[in-house]
Amino acid sequence: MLRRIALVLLVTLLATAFFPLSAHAHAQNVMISVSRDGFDHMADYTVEVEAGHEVTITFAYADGDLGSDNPHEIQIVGLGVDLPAVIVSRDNPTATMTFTPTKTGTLTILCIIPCIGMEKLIGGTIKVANPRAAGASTSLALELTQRDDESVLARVTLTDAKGNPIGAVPVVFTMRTSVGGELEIGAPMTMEDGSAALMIPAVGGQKLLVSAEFVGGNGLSFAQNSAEITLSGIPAVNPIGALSAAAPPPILALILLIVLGSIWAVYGTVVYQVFRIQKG
Ligand SMILES: [Cu+2]
Repeated sequence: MLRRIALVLLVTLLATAFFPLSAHAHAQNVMISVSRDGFDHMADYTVEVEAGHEVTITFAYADGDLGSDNPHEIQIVGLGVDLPAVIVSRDNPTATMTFTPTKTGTLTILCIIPCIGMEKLIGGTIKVANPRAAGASTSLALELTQRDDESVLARVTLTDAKGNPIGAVPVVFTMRTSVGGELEIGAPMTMEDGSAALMIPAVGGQKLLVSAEFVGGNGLSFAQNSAEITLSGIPAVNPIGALSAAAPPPILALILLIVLGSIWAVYGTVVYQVFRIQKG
């Protein structure tokens, strides 16, 4: 019994160690565990594949620890892909799907039968991207620096294998937003020194995740990099007026004194005149 528990623990440990990698790695052979916790134990599982290349997905039943069987019937929909659904269960722990996506875009992986955890098995995503250019290796360095004026400067340098700059090619910048989507924020061309830069508006305390991508081509390979920055500082507050500042400038204090003084002088004169008229 103890040995069995140890084995289950070991498998779980290995699974959590390797599955997140497969979720982000760029592979056409994809292994996805299916359980009441979602695909690879995630409600928002995502994997990227290349269009025009065969993709093999192996689904593995991962609800074996449940007291009863929890079968899942998995289907992949979108982009005109028409594949029969596959079933994974206690008796059929793995199932495979092989297809070649022809269009770029998004495919959805979902379980189409009622099951425990079905709400976490409807949002799996396969991103089908354009094939990445192969060629002479390139490297893209990305640096994020905070500016005084509540913005971040994203700067890349694109170089070849020898470290020579690659100029006059576009670099696409994307930003991961707080709602989870990716937003393209610009595609400046590299300068002669291989650099390209972009200003990103931001506010104090905000966390930015920025990615830069060179698609490759003309004998050069694809290159990509990402970086994260958390802006220091607190959100801006209204500037405090000069007079309410801790030490008001003497000239302002003097003006205030003259204005208040003349009001009191006028008031005093009026009171004096009223008394004089009453006496008279
Ligand atoms: Cu299911």
